Formats: sequence, structure tokens, C-alpha cells
Amino acid sequence: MEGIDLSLLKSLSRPELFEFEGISMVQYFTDNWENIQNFKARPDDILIATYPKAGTTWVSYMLELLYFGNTEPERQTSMPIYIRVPFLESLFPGMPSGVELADNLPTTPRLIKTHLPVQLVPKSFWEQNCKVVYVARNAKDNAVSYFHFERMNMGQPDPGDWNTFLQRFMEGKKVFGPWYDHVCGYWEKKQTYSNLHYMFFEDMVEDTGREVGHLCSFLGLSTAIEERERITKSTHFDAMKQNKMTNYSTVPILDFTISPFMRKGKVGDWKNHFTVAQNEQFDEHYKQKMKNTTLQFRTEI
Ligand code: PPS
Repeated sequence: MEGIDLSLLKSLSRPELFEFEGISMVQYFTDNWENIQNFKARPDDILIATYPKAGTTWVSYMLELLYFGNTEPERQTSMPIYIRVPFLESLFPGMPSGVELADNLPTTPRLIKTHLPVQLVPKSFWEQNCKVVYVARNAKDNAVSYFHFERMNMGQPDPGDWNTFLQRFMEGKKVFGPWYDHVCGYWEKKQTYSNLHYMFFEDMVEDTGREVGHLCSFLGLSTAIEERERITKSTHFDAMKQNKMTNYSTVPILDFTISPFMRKGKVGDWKNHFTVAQNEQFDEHYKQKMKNTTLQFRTEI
């Protein structure tokens, strides 16, 4: 892959969290800020937006296969998903920035990933009326997944122990800000911006085929049922975990001896982490934070 020296990532040290544009951030997502904000979206770009660990990679791979699975099969076997679907705000040593990767994507549509909260998405996406696919995951499982990700990702601040992490998560002191504002922000946006498809991780686990079908309807794709079934199979957790192009095993800042990127892919794993006391405290806090929204999540299926 031209212009990419992943070995430089090995020397990365864990970044400090700081306040930036009203949310907690780390330098790897703010150093290229001007170029991010000035990004020129095209009308047929598709933005994949999520809070970290909500199912970004899963839905990215679905979209890749829907658009390019048949026409450009070599993309799926030679390029990792993070090159095919650039992470817009990222700027890591040894890698082109997310903006550069997106600018140079040869495909139509361009699939672009972001974790930015809705108010920080570059305005050209809205001006061009781009399609936006948002995936949300229930707060408890999202927190657990984020905790293990921070443990194994040297590009993230040290999470401390589980209890420390959980308190910080509730305070919204995590990279990309509070989960609560993120999921509610896009939910509100959807009420006035019809090109936003709001998906739930729990629905994807419950019936992947159905969710692929809904995606096709939103995107206006008339993908044959056999093809959708193939995509459902290829994007199964076990298949993606085995697949070097989707399991992030090629990224040296991730320490798989601590935790894999494709960890469990389940709904309800929070029950293995939350103590009874933590759960009560979390529920009480959650009720307050989410009291003004119609958005509902399932913490089990
Ligand atoms: S990131 O780093 O923000 O882009 O991570 P993201 O891809 O959003 O989320 C990673 C979690 O999604 C799970 N995952 C899946 N679950 C079920 N099926 C499939 N195909 C799948 N692909 C990814 C992944 O395992 C992470 O969740 P946890 O709970 O940690 O296992």
C-alpha cells in the first residue's frame, strides 16, 4: 500500500485527553482539523457515522460488499477495511490522513467513516445531502467494548480499571465525547434530515439479513436476495474475525495479546462486567441523561 508505513505506529505513545470543540479528544483526531472541516464531500459520498465500538467495521464491510463485492472483488482481499473506508478525522504517523485517503478514493460512491458527533461533521456532507448511515449500540455493551478497546489500543488513553473507565464514560470524558449526546444528536438530526439511516447494533445481531435488506432499501439498491444472503454470511462475526482485511490484525498499535479487535460481538456482555451496584448507578444516571429523547435501546435480545 503506497505511502503507508505501519511500522511507524509501533512507536506511538498513549495520548492525553483534552477538551476540543466541546468534547474530549486526542491529538490523532484534531491535528488535521482544518482539512477535516474543509473536506469537500460529493453528493454520492456515503458517510458511516458511529460512536466508537458501535459496529462501524461491521456496517462498513456490509456497504463495501454491497457496492463493490462483485465489481471489485480484489479490493476485499488485498486492502484492509480501514484503507477502503477511510477514517476521516484520523492522522496517525506513517499513514496518510483520513482526509487524504478519502480525497484519493477511486470508487463511486466513496465510503467514509467518522466518529465525530453530529455537530462536528464537516458541513459539506449536509450541503451535498449525502447519505449517512449511523449505527448506535446500547450504552452498556458500548462501554464494555470501548473499555477493552482502550486496553489494547496504544492510540487511546489508558482506561484504568473497569470502574474508573465506567465513571469516565458516564461523565462523557472519553474520546469523541459523551455516548449520550452522540446517539441523541444523530437521532435528532434524523428528524429533519431524511438521508440518514439510523441502525441499531442489537437489530444487526438479531437479524443481520433483515438489516442488510433495510440498508438496500435506504440506499436504493436492488441487490438480489442470493447476493444479500452471501453478504450476510461474509459479514458474520466469525467470518470477519478470521478475515485479515476486516479484523484489524494488520495494525501494530493494537495489542491482540491484551484483547482482540473482534472480541465477542454480542448483545448483553455487559452482564459479565457490571456489578449490581454499578448497574444501579448507571441506570439512574442513564435515566437522567436520556430523559428528553424518544430514542430507545435494548440491552438484551
Ligand atoms: S471501531 O474501532 O470504533 O471502529 O469499532 P467498531 O467496529 O465500531 O466496533 C467493534 C465492535 O463491533 C463488534 N463487531 C461485530 N459484532 C458482531 N458481528 C460482526 N460481524 C461484528 N464486527 C464487529 C466487535 O466485535 C466489537 O464489539 P465487542 O463487543 O468488543 O466484541
